[in-house]
Amino acid sequence: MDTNRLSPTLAKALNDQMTAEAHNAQIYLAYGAWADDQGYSGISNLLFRHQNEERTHMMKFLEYILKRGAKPVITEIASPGEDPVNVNDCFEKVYTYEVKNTESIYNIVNMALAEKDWITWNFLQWFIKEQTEEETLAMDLLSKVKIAGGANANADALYLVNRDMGKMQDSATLAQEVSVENP
Ligand code: OFO
Repeated sequence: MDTNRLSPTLAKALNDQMTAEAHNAQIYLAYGAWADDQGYSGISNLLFRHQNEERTHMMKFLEYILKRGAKPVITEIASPGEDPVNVNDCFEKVYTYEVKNTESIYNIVNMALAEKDWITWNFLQWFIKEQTEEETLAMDLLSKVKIAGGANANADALYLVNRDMGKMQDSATLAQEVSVENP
């Protein structure tokens, strides 16, 4: 008896997203290693912490595929690509990757909607909220670098950016969570 509750199309899209999350973890890992090598241990610490979050995202997709009766296919993970050329480039790339990831999740939501697979649609809502946080965090990090001078930031400004990022949480507060008392 076939207990697989995912269509082949959705199973493939979810599987590809699982691999994409592993790829995202590799990117944070690679950029963290680059940052530490450049002497930015605070930035590196933040990026290393965040790569764990990406691995958690990967596990959520893996578990979901299994729980719907399909079999995840574990493949090789693409290279994270070239190192950033500077701190500004690093966070522009992080922001771009997060936006791309949101678009990728939107695409699967659209597929679930088209198939009327409401269980998958419901599962993906967690990721919609998560991507709101991910984009907000990436935008906040990029703003810090831009305020410090962007690609032209001097050593003093980067010293402060590095120090601040090392102490930052690796998740953002959403607009929905803000109140008058707690702006
Ligand atoms: Fe998996 O959220 Fe960032 O990419």
